[in-house]
Amino acid sequence: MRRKLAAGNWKMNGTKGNLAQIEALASAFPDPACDVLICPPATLVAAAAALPDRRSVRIGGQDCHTGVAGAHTGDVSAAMLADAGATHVILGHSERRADHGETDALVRAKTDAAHAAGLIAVVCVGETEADRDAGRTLDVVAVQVTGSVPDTATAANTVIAYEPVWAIGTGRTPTLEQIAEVHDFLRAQLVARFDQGSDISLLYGGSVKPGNAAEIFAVSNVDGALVGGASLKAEDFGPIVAALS
Ligand code: G2H
Repeated sequence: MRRKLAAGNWKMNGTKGNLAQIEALASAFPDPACDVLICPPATLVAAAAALPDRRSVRIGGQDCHTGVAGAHTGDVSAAMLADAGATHVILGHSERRADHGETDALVRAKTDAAHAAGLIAVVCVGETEADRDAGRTLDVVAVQVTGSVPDTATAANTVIAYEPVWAIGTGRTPTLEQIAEVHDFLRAQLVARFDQGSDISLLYGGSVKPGNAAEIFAVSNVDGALVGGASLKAEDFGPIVAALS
């Protein structure tokens, strides 16, 4: 049985005042029928995890280093995120692949580090608009999953998020048929490679909103969402959690 996950990615947004949104979300869903995760910026992970009324809302990081500790100015390790109370970490988001030149091999090493620290890795893949226009979508995501996800991935330590780059923060989304095509393809890839491939959760990400969440969640092999802009406020993220529950 695959776990359903509503994951919020706050990206580089939020200061202490925004933590009240997590408690508002928690009080709106005291017993959610899906896993609920908020990934605030690294500066807020410890405070978010320590919120007195966080209830079942899980807290995650947005990136980690491949190492445990050392001379890596500005970086945060998976072990540090776990120590701060995180249970998950987003890895290989297209913004990190674009802004920081992250390769599949680096994402794979970070995923190994996350697993070693006991974190669930939310590994992101997705094609650019040029890739889609050229008919390369399935080839691109296959290469990314093969390269970014280690052989040791299980349903307990890994979630895959399909995020078409051209749908991120743009208000544009693929058609439901396009989402189904990629998710069905990714499911087949996971089943072929991993013992638990049928149980690894597959999220869709890219301009998920309260108004489109339910129809996206009804697509085959969509087990939840990785949500950016609409995760910042409980009034927006709440209906998305409700649509998955
Ligand atoms: C895709 C998504 C969150 P948004 O990056 O991972 O962001 O929902 O704002 O498109």
